[in-house]
Amino acid sequence: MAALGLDAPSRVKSGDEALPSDLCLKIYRLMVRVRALEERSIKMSKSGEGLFWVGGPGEEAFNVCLGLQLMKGRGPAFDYFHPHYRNAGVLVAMGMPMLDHVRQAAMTRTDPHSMGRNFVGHYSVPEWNVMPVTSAIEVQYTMAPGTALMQKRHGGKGVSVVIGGDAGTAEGDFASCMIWSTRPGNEVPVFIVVTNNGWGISTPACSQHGEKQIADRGKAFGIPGEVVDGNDPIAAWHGLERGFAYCRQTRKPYLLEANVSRLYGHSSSSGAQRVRDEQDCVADFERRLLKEGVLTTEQADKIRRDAKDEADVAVQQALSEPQPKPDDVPTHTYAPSPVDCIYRYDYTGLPGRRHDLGYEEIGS
Ligand SMILES: Cc1ncc(C[n+]2csc(CCOP(=O)(O)OP(=O)(O)O)c2C)c(N)n1
Ligand SMILES: [Mg+2]
Repeated sequence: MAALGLDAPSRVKSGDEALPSDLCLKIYRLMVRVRALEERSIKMSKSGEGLFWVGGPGEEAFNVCLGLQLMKGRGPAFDYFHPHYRNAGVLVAMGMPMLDHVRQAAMTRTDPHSMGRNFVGHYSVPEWNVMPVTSAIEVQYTMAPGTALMQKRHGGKGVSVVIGGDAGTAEGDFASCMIWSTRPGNEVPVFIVVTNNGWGISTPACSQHGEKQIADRGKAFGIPGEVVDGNDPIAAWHGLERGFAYCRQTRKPYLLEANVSRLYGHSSSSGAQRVRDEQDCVADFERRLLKEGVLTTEQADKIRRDAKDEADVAVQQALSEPQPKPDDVPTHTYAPSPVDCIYRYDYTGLPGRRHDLGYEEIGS
């Protein structure tokens, strides 16, 4: 890990806000690792090493800061995270090894998120309260008030963070989230985040949104919020810190909108070509840290090289691992319950499949 030079300033400023230089270096290194992971994953989708790519190049600054501030753990005392499909930066900052991301991209049976049966970036980590990503957009917004209600009843400081894109906020689920989070007397600690990249696949936001800021929609529900520059990790860090503090203390919702870039288009299905006319948070932050004397060119080169090597090694490892078998298709797709009278001994719910899968029987 790059160390701070003796002459380096102790803080890096952005407008009226600042962060300690060692934290900036930590954020920068994570951002570089996430970018390398995403770019290698795009290459996987183009070379046949993977099936598909969707992810968050252009969101590293915001997502890394979010991942570092989540209270990580299992159960209601910790934060719940209801992710979008562009959150590699959050998971890498939480400590997910690159290997677990590329296992999903390579669809291996060893993929801990989905056993190789879901798209890349569709994480699920029960030990960290990371809820499964669903490709149907916005459904996470109706789930978050549920975990938040449980957290409010449990007591403590845990909150439910939900994140999604700008176009998705047109879905009723977004309104449901605001309604369910603000029932008088039953408000719940949902940290509602929207990453606004100005696009919904190929539809520009300017052709869809009459309102000036998505965060303003919270006003009708009494939900405070703000818009931050998601390309600036210092601004993002402080916006996130204010949102977390509000939800943890008041046990009520907060709405944070982050303006971000989309540097490789929507997904591999739209070609995943690099766009040149959008701000690049990794390059910008690197320039700023070099200018401030927090980082040297040699250090930056090494951080970038190491990140690429790490991604390459992870891909080589994943490609040597087995793929799921046909019998794996229904595994863990149905949660057993003692009150379930329909599929009592058959957790898959599929005709002709009984105890032969080796599941534990219930209530017998
Ligand atoms: C319910 C539903 N409707 C439509 C789609 C198709 N779809 C996938 S991504 C997407 C655009 C989402 O845009 P946004 O919410 O801004 O997120 P972004 O991809 O820009 O991060 C759409 C319409 C879907 N997956 N789910
Ligand atoms: Mg969008």
